[in-house]
Amino acid sequence: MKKIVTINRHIMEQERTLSDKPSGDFSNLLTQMAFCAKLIGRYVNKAGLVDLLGKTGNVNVQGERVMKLDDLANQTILRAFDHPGYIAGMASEEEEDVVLIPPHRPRGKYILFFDPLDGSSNIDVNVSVGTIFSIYRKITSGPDAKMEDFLRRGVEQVAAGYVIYGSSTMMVYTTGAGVHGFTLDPEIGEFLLSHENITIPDSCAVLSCNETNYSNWSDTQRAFIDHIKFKREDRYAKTTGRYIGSLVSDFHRNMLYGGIFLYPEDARHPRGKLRLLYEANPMAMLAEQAGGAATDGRTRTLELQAKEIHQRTALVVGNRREVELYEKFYQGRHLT
Ligand code: AHM
Ligand code: MG
Repeated sequence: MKKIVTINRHIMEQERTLSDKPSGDFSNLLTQMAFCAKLIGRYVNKAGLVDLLGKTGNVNVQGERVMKLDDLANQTILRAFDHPGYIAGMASEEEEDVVLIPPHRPRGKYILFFDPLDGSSNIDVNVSVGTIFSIYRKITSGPDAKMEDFLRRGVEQVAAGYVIYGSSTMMVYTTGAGVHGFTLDPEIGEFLLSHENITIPDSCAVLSCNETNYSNWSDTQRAFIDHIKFKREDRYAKTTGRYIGSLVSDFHRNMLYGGIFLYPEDARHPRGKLRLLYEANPMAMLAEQAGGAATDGRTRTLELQAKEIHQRTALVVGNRREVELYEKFYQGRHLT
């Protein structure tokens, strides 16, 4: 019989491989994220109903104010982490400034970044969305988190992952020892190990990008896309185009099938669209842990030094061969 592994057990076993004397905080932090995933997943599943009930003056039948789903997801994570003492501070896509744990609350040795509901423009049409998270160890001394604790390079991440609210809810995470996926069994309310040691097939089965940006790309970016579509050497290998417009869903599919996701800089997004600290870095860590790669065209994503918490970056992520090929095109090396 196949062994059943809950996410809590898996997280604890992973922490034991990282440290001889684990404090439990790291495990608790990830377990708390899995708990948030269940709560947010419940709201996402009811999204249409909440909207319906909230139409008159944004008050539902219980007299509660109806929040936008991304605010609700944001509040869920903020509230889940502001008191248990695992972190010293957090930064969210929905918060302009960093959120520090105040001195009257217990403070821990980790820093949490998250995008509470990525791709939320897809919510109204019932398309999959996700939560992305990234964890760093605090590096400054004393209990207060300082800006230096937030402005980091992705190589310093100690864990990263995402939750996808799709036909089922899945949480996928890495602590630097492979990438593991868990599917929520709604009947028992537990995430169970369903995808152990995910590796990205090193072939470009899927090309994912918003091709309406084609005219805004540079010649070299266009040349790369044309190459994938029309001029591949292994022209009998089948590449198909798929783009949801929800990073978590696009990344998840490409990680399982093999392929490349691109949101490079363009005339409208001169620095790229996606955010380095809570979108690109976690995906880059997952991609590398699964045997893939991530770049902005010049630099490995995980080497980029953050200078502000909402910094944007170009992101090209997926199977290693095509990411490296993109770098060659971008740097004008593909002809040499
Ligand atoms: P969001 O954080 O405001 O939801 O925006 C990020 C999303 C990503 O999920 C997705 O990859 C990208 O924006 C899609 O952008 P576009 O609509 O320009 O193709
Ligand atoms: Mg986002």
